[in-house]
Amino acid sequence: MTLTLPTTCWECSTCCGALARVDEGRVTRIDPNPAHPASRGAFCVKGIRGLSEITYGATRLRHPLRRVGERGSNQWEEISWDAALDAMADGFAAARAKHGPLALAGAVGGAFFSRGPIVALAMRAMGSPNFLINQDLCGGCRGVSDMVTGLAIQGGEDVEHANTVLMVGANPHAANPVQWGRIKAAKARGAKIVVLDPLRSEAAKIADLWLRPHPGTDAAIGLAMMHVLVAENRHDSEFIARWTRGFEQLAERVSGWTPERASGVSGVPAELILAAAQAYAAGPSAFVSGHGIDAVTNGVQTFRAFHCLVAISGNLDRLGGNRRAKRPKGFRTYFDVIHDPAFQLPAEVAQQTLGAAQFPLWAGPKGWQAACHNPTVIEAVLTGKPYPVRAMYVSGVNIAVTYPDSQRTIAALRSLDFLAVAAHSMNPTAALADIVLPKTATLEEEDVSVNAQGPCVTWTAAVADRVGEARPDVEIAAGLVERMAARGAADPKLMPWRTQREFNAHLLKDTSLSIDELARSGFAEFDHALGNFEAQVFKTPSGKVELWSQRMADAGLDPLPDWVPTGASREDDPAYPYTLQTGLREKTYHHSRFREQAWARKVSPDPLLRMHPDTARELGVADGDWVSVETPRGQGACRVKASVTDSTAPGIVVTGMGWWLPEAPGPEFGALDININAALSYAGPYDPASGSADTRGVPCRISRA
Ligand SMILES: Nc1nc2c(c(=O)[nH]1)N[C@H]1C(S)=C(S)[C@@H](COP(=O)(O)OP(=O)(O)OC[C@H]3O[C@@H](n4cnc5c(=O)[nH]c(N)nc54)[C@H](O)[C@@H]3O)O[C@H]1N2
Ligand SMILES: Nc1nc2c(c(=O)[nH]1)N[C@H]1C(S)=C(S)[C@@H](COP(=O)(O)OP(=O)(O)OC[C@H]3O[C@@H](n4cnc5c(=O)[nH]c(N)nc54)[C@H](O)[C@@H]3O)O[C@H]1N2
Ligand code: SF4
Ligand SMILES: [Mo]
Repeated sequence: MTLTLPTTCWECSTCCGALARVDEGRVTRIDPNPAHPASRGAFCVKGIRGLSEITYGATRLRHPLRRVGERGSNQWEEISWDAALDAMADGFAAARAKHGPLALAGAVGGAFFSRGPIVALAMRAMGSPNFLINQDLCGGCRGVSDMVTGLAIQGGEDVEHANTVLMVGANPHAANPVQWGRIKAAKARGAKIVVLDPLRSEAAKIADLWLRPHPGTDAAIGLAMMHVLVAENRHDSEFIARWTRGFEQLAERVSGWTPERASGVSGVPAELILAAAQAYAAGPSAFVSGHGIDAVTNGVQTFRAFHCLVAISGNLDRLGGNRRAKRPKGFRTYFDVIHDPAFQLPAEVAQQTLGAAQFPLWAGPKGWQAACHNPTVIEAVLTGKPYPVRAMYVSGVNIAVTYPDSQRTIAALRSLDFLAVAAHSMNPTAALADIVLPKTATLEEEDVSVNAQGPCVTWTAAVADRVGEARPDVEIAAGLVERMAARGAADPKLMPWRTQREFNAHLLKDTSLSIDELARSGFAEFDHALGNFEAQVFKTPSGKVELWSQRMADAGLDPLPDWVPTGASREDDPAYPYTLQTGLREKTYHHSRFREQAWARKVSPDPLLRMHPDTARELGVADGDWVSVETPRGQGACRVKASVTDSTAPGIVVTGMGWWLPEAPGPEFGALDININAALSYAGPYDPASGSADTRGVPCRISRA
């Protein structure tokens, strides 16, 4: 029987509505769903090709595997799920008995995915508060700023109704086709596009105003834009008086940040900063931000400058501005589950989350996702300090490739007493495991979440029969927790669900939504109000938007936004004369994913390093030459292919991330050769609020490979 089923692509956080054609339990075609309120027919090649190939490709893991021979020798035997889960429980129970529950840790992508709360709660059930997420490398600076100022605007950019779109460090052309479509439509109807980006990105090409700051200097521009708003009396006094705290202190702070001063810091002409401020002031204006100002050591302060700009300009929660997070009454998000008092460890245990002592706004119970500080965990694995971590469960994340200092991550994984990794296909992280668990892919999984772009509730249906013996996270976690409980080493109340359906029903149980109805359309729109500041309260200590942040002050940090130079920019070693930007997204890949897929490799066969013709000349390098990149504190080097282009400025070189090759020799599969994280350090300095290290703006040297 052939069916066409509505679902949501969850290959990236854009969450596009999809229509899956299913023949006898097998997906034979995937199309965009034009009726989906968030994506409205937008889609990308990863959804069309990647999704099916992840599911049905030759490299798909079909059965649990046990390591035979040395760790990393990549020799495996197939075992049953019972044997795999028993081995996992034995490994975890042994580490727990010897070192205590804190010696266990779980790693996931983040609490944006259902596997985030599931793995976090499975760890808590076994007594450990330690779970690692990507966010110090991803949206962590944005998240912490959003939390301490109280905006809650993640994903709520109302580009569609904006007069001005202010884009800071975002590349939606590659990273978010839904947003990119809306930006192009806004441009076509005459909205002004203002772009801050050191690179002449696709967005910069269509911009009315392109500001090209030195990497890591955007906060100065944000402060100067506020300076202009206040000086020209174009701020929203009514909103400020009623709903913000600390405007006077903020006004005093920005009074010193003239466009001329910001120009001195950023290299952007003062007239252009003034013009950007005036375009933004002529709102409604939507602020679109990306990874370009995140995952750096001054990222939280940079985001706070722009978040305060959104607030004082009156663009918060208005048509054409930045909508706050909306949800149907009673809906539980993944974040609610993480922070639900019903699923907490005792406070004295939660406070021991690795990194909470140093980064209380990030790690532990008061943090944004209550996770660990990753480099602190790696350190604990390798040194036993502040306490040992000896057993890990890694699910849906490829940390041997995607954390900086791959050498150290790999050394840490190798040194563990026990490692279990759940994955779709063998990768550099799974190759170091004792037990590899075959995971369900998106087409086999069921999820329900709020898509902020709609806003709407979006439904991911398990449209396909599972390949082989693959299982979703919740079933793996339930199997583990049950076995640990039988060994007296877990409390199943902290991870009470056994199936995805049970978990999703928990998220929906206090709403009027029914899973059957959701499954029929693939989404549900819901009533929501804008500017409902009374009813939808600001979650800050003062109950207002905190331009002056109590939480920052309590953590001993600057309560007002400011520009501070990044840690990396202070390193002044003439042996490293160039500036390295990493992480530029490509349409074909999602970080380390799809590297086994022929279509993707055909479009993008090699890791590139974009360099200006002057830089290439200086180095004696021609387009297409292989070069080697090193940074002052990185342990190794990364091989990349020079791509000579004037889209980047002289001296600034730009690469992507996530490279490894399934056909390269294991267990690293190229992770120490063509992966930029083999050339970066993860040892700090860190953003004092989010714990983020510099993944951009890093000094580097380049030689012929
Ligand atoms: N196809 C695809 N899509 C993806 C992903 C993927 O891997 N592939 N990953 C997803 C994830 S997890 C993320 S986090 C997002 C990332 O989404 P985006 O942030 O939109 O994408 P990036 O390509 O990282 O773009 C960052 C931009 O910031 C610029 N930039 C770098 N440094 C600075 C700076 O100091 N100041 C300013 N103003 N700009 C700077 C870069 O030149 C680049 O244009 O993409 C998501 N979407
Ligand atoms: N130097 C440098 N490093 C970076 C970055 C950078 O810009 N520069 N970017 C950082 C950012 S923003 C991020 S988000 C991280 C990404 O880092 P990762 O999350 O590690 O990257 P991925 O390759 O997307 O995911 C890894 C694994 O997730 C599994 N997986 C994928 N989709 C699904 C799914 O739908 N269900 C399940 N169950 N499993 C799935 C796959 O098995 C895949 O191997 O990397 C970070 N690292
Ligand atoms: S942008 Fe592509 S990969 Fe991301 S959800 Fe949409 S179709 Fe899937
Ligand atoms: Mo990310």
